[in-house]
Amino acid sequence: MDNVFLNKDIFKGAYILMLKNLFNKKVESATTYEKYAALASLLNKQLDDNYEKTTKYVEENNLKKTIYFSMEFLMGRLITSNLMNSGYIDVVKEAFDDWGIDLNEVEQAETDAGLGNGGLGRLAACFLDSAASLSLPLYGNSLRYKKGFFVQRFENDQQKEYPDPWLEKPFYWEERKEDEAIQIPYFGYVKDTKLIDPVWIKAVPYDVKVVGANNGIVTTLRLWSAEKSQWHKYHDDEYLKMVDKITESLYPDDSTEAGKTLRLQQQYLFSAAGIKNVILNHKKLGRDVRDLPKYYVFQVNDTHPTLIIPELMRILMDEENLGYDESWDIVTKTVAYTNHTILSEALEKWNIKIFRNLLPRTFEIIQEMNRRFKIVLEEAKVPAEKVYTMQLIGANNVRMANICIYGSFSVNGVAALHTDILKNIELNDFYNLYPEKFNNKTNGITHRRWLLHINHELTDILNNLLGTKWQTDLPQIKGLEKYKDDKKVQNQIKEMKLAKKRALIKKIKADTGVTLNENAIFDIQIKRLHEYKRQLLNILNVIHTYLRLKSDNEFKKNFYPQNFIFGAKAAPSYVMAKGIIELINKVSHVINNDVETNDLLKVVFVENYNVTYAEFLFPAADLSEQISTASKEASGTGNMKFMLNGAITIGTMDGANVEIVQEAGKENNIIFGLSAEEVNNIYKNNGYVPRKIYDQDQRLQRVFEFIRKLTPNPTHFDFILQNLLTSDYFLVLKDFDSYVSAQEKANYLYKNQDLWWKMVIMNIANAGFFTSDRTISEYNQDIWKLDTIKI
Ligand code: 26V
Repeated sequence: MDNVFLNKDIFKGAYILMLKNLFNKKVESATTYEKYAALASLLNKQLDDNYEKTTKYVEENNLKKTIYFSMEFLMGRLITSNLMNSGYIDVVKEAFDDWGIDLNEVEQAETDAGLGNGGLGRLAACFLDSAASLSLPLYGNSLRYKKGFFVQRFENDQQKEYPDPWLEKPFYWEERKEDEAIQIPYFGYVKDTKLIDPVWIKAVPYDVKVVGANNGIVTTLRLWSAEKSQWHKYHDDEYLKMVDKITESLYPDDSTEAGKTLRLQQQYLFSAAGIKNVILNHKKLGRDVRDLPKYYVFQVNDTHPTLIIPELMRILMDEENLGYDESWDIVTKTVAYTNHTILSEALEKWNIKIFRNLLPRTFEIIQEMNRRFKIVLEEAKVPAEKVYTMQLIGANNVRMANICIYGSFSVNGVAALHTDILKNIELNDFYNLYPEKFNNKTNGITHRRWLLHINHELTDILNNLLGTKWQTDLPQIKGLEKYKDDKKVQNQIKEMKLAKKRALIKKIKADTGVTLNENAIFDIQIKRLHEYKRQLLNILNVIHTYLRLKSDNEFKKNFYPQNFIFGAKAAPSYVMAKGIIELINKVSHVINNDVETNDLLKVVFVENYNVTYAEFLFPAADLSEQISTASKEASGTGNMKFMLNGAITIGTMDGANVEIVQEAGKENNIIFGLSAEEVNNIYKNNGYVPRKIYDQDQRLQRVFEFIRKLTPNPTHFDFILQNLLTSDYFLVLKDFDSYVSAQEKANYLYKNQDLWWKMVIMNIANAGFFTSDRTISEYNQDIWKLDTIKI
């Protein structure tokens, strides 16, 4: 196809035609959505050329590929990144300017592809962008959920979940590949390694193009959708319902046995289809299955895709007739595992009854793996009690992380501290057995989306001072550092912030009705709602600050106005997390409506925080809240997005905060609270009595009293308060004093504007390390060893 984005006149012609074909409309009469649809459609078609060229190059040159297996890809909107990375945005802008169309508004018409719930899924999306931009043949593999992660609404201040029907309108970036469908068996029983009478379903791939930045590379994210199979005889209602459910939604409720089976069905679907797809291609190109490790690395993003390990064993043994040892050798040279959390409830285990029932042959293979692993452990003289915790099956469960560690040649954590904790504490027994497998890959973010696309103001400042080379080599923004005391540059950064705050204020006003003061400190905590992330600590300080403003005139006089903004979704069954949302909402009404403090303090909980919302929030922040209980946040990536956009971290020494402080200098961030080591000592010594802290701290007593008065029923939030007093596992009360001091310091520092903007500049200038281009290069050097695509 000729390039219709070559210049604005050719583009205009093609665009007019597309609008006519799709909607029979003219530019003047098309709706914003129709304008968007025509643009997306045209661009997607244009990208076919580069997709074909990329694919051809990879095949003809026998390039090794990484398949990135992930349950989540939190892509957000694709229109902006595809336009910018393809280099066509200027032509489109010129044409739209002529017509008086606001491209920005058109871009907003795309619905987020919200196929993920947090950091792990957004990391996967950043990795796709970086790998393609570095010309590396990396391909995503996941599920095509008909409903994205839920839409959050507040009703009576409580979170309510609504389905996210993101596919109701056409998704212009995907292409169905019917001829590459894979038949997947569930249930049945095993006779001499053969699966008898399974329930067959058909996995159909949809490919979403992934566009590299200015390099002509187009790779794909492959999303598998479950459909009815001709291989299955009876298409009765029960069967059709089951098929429909498999790729209905992300993280269906797994409190029941049926729910657990469904989750496992999902995991098997994208694992087995992904692996089979690879083997078929590999053989079609005339290659020997024994050479698989030469051509592929399978990166397992947390334990959700663990089943690729036994599945690959099954195919090699049952279908390719290789022996166990030979198969195991292939598997353990091909699979690499990334751990994203040390929280025990997130370490996946599957009840063996449920597992065996759904995947009987896979279960047999895991049993055999386990038998052999126990021999390895005995030969290594691992003590019996450790053998028990390390084995692949135990306490009636299949243990996914154990399978991953045993079956991979690489096990990595996602920040330096996290990897140390894995090696020395959480996975220490495995580390002693396989020290060579363990390595660190500190997370990163794609600076194209998280700076170039969302913050043109800052991009322009950097371009003017540094030229444009930093755009392809982010560490070069270090060049900004020499302007740290330059009043003119400080002022430009300040103006940038103000512009971004205004854009956010407008959005928040439209969404919530709350008017925020643009001359206030924007203090933002946006991330999943979880006790370890301690949104609760944040709101306790907000209440304390409010009460102090009401009672302490000296304090009030010196207080610089501050807006506290929250955004977070809570897992639908996570009662405590939902309680915290309700609490923050209730607090916000009291504070926002108090005319005595109104111009000094506001609290907003934005509804339905997602990637698009994030794009407004990160650039508007002055303070980045990263206040997890030390040791619990594996890395965090929001912390990096804030830093790159000129916010200062108020945080604990946890996850990648440690490295942020290392890069930017401790004096340029506000660090408080217990260290990871101190936290672990508290857990070990078992002597923490939160009640004592409460009894000795009048501030906490007043805050609790305030919370009891928020609702007619004073015990409404007791489940939160009692938990703090009697258990406080995440050490909120323990860190309260130190957090309050840190907040006071932040408020005080902001008033010293010369110092503040200098600190901001130091943070931006030293954010170069956190580009996911660096992370991906490290994965490639140490784990994948891919050659680049040269077109
Ligand atoms: C676990 C589960 C368990 C049950 C239901 C749903 C669900 C969904 C996800 C997970 C895994 C959570 C792991 C995770 O998201 N970790 C985050 O990974 C980020 C990227 O590495 C990292 O920055 C965050 O610190 C870490 O919390």
